[in-house]
Amino acid sequence: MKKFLDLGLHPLANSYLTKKNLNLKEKKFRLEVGFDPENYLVSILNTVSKEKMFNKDYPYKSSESFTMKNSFRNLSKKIKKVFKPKKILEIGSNDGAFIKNFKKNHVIGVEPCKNLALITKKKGFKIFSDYWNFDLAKKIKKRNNIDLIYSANTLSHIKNYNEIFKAIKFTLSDKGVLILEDPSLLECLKKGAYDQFYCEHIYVFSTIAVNKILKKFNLEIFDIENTKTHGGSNRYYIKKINNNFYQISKNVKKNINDEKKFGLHKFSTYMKFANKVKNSKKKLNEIVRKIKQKQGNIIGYGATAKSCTVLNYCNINYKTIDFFYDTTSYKINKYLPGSKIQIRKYKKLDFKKNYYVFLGAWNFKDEIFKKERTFIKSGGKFITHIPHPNII
Ligand code: JHZ
Repeated sequence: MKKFLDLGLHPLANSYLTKKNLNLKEKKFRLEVGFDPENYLVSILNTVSKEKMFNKDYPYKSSESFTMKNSFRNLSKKIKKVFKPKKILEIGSNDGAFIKNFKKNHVIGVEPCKNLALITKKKGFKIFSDYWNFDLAKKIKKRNNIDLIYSANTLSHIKNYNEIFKAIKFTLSDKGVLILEDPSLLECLKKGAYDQFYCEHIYVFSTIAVNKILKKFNLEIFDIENTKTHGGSNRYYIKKINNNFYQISKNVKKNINDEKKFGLHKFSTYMKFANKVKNSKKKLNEIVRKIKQKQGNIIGYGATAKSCTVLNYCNINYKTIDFFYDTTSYKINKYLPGSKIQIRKYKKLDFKKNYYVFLGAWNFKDEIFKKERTFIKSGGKFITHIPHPNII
């Protein structure tokens, strides 16, 4: 791994603070990002144990946004129509935003965060509240013939991808389909979205990197969809190499070509990105400083894991941002890690003079701007750092 980016010391992105532990010293790790020129993999260099990140207190729920619910609903319709699977396995089923679109006896979930697993278990779904690994795969395969595996925003969170794919290959039927969905490295670099890097995002995948991993397991991509979710993601449709039922779509070559054209296979591209990130920090600080000089107020919108990276890297904290609005009940009245900015229960934005809103959940800009159209029409202003720091 060749290091190209050092974002400094960071707390765990989803470890929101309570009022009681606000003044305790937070555990921090160095957030550095590297590129492996042989496998084209981009990953963070210092990882945190999965038990520290994904446990019974995990706050993130996929169902908090219409965008994600719609995305899962539309994909489910496609899966039923095109692949007609008899049994689906979802790795990282979170609060059930995807599996709830299927009949209970057609789907199995794997979700290590017990609080989230409980939500779907209570609704009658079959959920294994464990980390995905080969032992679990054996247990599941014993009783089920899995002909479709889906995993969104999960595999990028698991360090040992060899074990993951070994377990996936073992579990999936020979004619089965694997659908993986994760943020796209190409979009991350194009948008200057350095906040895709935090403790949980061990990898940000590209097609060329996924291809290399899959080859080792006799798996191959037969189609790719570029989706808008989470700031631009790739949805990979994967099969076993011997399965000739699906033809390889032209999209696969197109994605590889686009990535190579951008230079995702070259270290120099990442050095350029690192420079862009440094400039982004400078520019965001300038914007914020100017607002503060004019006695302006800034609040945040969407206390995301990504915000943790931006705020800590740019040294922006509770002295600059009054509070964040968020819809997630678990986060309310807690404080963002590191920056110690309070999170309040979401209220529709009211226009006030000299009042700015930092868009933490920039990946839901369309959904949020629709919701806040009255605020925007009245002249309300958002601050964003994507694709470069500016006021909109
Ligand atoms: P959102 C998490 O990252 C963590 P985060 C994880 N590691 C990952 O990969 C992605 O999700 C998938 C709130 N919100 O989705 C809800 C509003 O308040 O960008 C959420 O707290 N109002 C698993 O945290 C946050 O914003 C709204 O209108 O970076 C969005 O978090 C909307 C739409 C959202 O993921």
